[in-house]
Amino acid sequence: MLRSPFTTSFGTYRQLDRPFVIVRTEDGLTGVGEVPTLSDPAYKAECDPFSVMTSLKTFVVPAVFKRQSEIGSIGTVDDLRASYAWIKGAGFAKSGVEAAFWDIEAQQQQQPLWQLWGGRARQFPVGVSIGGSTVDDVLARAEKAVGLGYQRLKVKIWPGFDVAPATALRQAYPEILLQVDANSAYDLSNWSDLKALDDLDLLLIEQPLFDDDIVLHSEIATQLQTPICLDESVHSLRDAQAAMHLWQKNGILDRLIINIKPPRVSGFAEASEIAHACNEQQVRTWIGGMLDSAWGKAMNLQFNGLECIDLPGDHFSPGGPYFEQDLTLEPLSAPNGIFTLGDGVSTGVEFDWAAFEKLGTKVETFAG
Ligand code: OSB
Ligand code: MG
Repeated sequence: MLRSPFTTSFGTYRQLDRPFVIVRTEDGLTGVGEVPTLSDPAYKAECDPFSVMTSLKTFVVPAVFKRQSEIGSIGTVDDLRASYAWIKGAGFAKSGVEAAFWDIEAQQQQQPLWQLWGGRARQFPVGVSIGGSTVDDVLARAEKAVGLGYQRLKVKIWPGFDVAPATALRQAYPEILLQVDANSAYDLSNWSDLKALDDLDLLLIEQPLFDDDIVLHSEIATQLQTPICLDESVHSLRDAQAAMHLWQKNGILDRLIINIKPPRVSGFAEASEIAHACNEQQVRTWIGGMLDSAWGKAMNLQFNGLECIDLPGDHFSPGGPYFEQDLTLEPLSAPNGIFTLGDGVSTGVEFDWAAFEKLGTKVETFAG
């Protein structure tokens, strides 16, 4: 159950049921990977629990076991990814397995994930995402977030609810890092409404057009001063490279930003490749959330330790964790909107097995 409803251009979420991948090794280690599904495929194809479970059961897990029997054991994340590389799509499903493997790898190395991933940034600002349904609702959520010290706000917009919430926020917080997210709600007939946002000194406008489009985004980007940020339409390093190519061709590479969501790009390994490739071309990136539990957020925060990630990521809801019952024993606080990575192994926090078992049921067990 969410602590407060979250509204985007495609609907309002109140409760989320989602799969967790639990991997056990022969030497007794357990890794946990959250698959941060939403209730339906309104954000993206295959981001719902039904398709994720089907992909996991029918293709992804059997592919991993097949590879394991062929090569003896899956020793590295590269082996793991190779086992299911032939499967098209299923990014969310793959990401859950990969996350559980990273958790195990970190325990084996006795390292925090940030270190395993080559991170060095131990302290960075984080922000919140505001999914409100009226301007007053948005302002109330923003007030909570700013009261907690957050210095970066992202607000959900859609046709007819764009200039008003963004202007209200800018007037209330003239200095704050402010960005908007349309979740593909505009089309070629109405995207030009967004030109009015150019006066509000926004950091970025996220995914105004279709969830599978890069080309048209690159075209409208030439007519907006505010940088366009791609979320939904980047599934892989190749997609990120395609976007950089097109923005470069239009001479506006400095107006491209990429929201890297590890589950949307099939996991942290691909996410890392994207972060590095973007950084090489000075394209800014940040780590987006999916209303994750504290376990998923903890992994994303570890990933934020990569120095090549430039902008503040999504921490929690404006008022704290998203869920009434969360899944880590320690809270993930960010005093004054600044998160600090510790030296604890893997995520640095303990998975709350008791809470997890109370919330859900074991759906399927595989042995291989
Ligand atoms: O586009 O970032 C998005 C939540 C559901 C679907 C899409 C998005 C979001 C968020 C969540 O903005 C932000 C967070 O997890 O903190
Ligand atoms: Mg988004």
